[in-house]
Amino acid sequence: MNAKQEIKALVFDAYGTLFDVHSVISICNQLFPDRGAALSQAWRAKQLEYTWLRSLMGHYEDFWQVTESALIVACQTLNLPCEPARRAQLMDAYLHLEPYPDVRPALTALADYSLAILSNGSPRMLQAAVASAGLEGLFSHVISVDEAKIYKPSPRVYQLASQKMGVAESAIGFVSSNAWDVIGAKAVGFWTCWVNRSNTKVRSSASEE
Ligand code: LAC
Repeated sequence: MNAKQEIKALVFDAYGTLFDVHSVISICNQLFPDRGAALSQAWRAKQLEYTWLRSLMGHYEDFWQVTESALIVACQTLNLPCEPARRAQLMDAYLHLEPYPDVRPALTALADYSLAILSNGSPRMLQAAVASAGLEGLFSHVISVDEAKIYKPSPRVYQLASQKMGVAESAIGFVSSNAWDVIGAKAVGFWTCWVNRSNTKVRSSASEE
């Protein structure tokens, strides 16, 4: 069977795929002129690093806490003063990330499938982001890793989607812009779709070299 015949549910990653994590650049630039892009990059990189480290160590803290720790360290690294009031403003931006312009049309066109989000985000963060982007009602499930108390790419996270939706791994199509997330989903038997939002150049085979 091919993917079109077999897929019953489509499961989307949130940050970087539906929501643009770098939409925080404008508030970062307001608080730290001309440093917005650098801060956003450093913040996201630390955030992901901390999820992987916490999973390996078996010390889960939710994504809000991880995101705040990452912000503090990113600011320290870049020598940007980030006292609690500024930190609160920056963290608040994470609850109102902009959706990519293709998100609503794509989800609307795919409405015949069961649609879900599977994300590292805490339930509160995901609810806020979905509501702020006006995407409420489009998903049958908004699933947070918080139920598994471990981050992607642990197989337990992807299996959570299959369990919660009552759909076999082999009937789920997983969509993410994060290549490592796609690989994690593939490893449990999902169909996968990588959204190449950063225009990364890829070679399809060694023979092209
Ligand atoms: C998420 C991370 C990978 O939304 O951005 O799960």
